Amino acid sequence: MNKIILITGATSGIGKAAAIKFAAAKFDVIITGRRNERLTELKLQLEKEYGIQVLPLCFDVQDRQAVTAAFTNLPEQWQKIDVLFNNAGLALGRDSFEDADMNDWETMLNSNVHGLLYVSKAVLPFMIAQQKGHIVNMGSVAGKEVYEKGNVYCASKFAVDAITKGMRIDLLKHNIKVTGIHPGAVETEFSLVRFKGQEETAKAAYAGLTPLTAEDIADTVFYCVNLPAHVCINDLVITCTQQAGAYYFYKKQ
Ligand code: NDP
Ligand code: 8X3
Repeated sequence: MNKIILITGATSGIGKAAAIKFAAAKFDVIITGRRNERLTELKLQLEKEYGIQVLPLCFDVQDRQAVTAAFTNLPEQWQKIDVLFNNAGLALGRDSFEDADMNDWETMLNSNVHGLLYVSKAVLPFMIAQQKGHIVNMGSVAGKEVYEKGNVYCASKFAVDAITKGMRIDLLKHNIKVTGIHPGAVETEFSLVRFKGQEETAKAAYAGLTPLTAEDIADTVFYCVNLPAHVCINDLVITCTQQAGAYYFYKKQ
């Protein structure tokens, strides 16, 4: 029986790279996201290339009932989840507080904070039943330092950081590891989503930089997850070499 990892937000970027990385190491993978056709395509690719099993679950993490339903009805052979990678999330807009769109704020908080809570609560009973497991939460450097026009995105990732710390304490008694991963700039669809499809603005975010790749983060998560049973990385901040913290960059002209 292969180990099982559940990855939220596996239709793109870091989540997709993690699905490939873990599938290549013979994990069976539960992949989630809202774009069903991408989930189906990834399932076929992973099963064909790596000979593992893939369960796609299509839901919006903001929808508490949909999340609960997905895990209440989880087939028995998929219930022994070893690793939960709470990765789904997004930024919307980069506006000064007084100009920002309240709908964007709500979507970020509902996805990055509430979504992570809903999925965690739904999956935890499976880990508690086994008295083991590993939860990896996707934070950000934006959850360590607030930057100009980052306001509510930063708040959502500060919340992820606090939730991660709280989970780690409360889940000690169940032998469940909890790790927070906090990347700087990673070139994925993140900026395209943040800037609402404006390709030039999205590309400009990485101009003059060799940013992190989704594969860099997948490798990091893989490292954290494959340490011996008695070792737990609590908190890991990772940036590209041209970035230090949330607001210092050395960009080449
Ligand atoms: P992408 O936009 O490439 O991927 C985001 C993933 O999250 C997609 O698979 C998307 O799936 C999923 N997702 C978003 N909202 C929802 C939702 N409401 N319900 C279900 N799934 C959702 O970005 P990244 O890979 O870069 O982002 C992954 C995580 O990494 C995010 O939490 C982000 O905040 C964090 N991060 C990113 C950094 C970066 O610079 N890229 C740096 C630090 C942290 P779908 O659209 O199909 O639902
Ligand atoms: C994504 C990294 O710096 O755009 O969380 O906030 S940043």
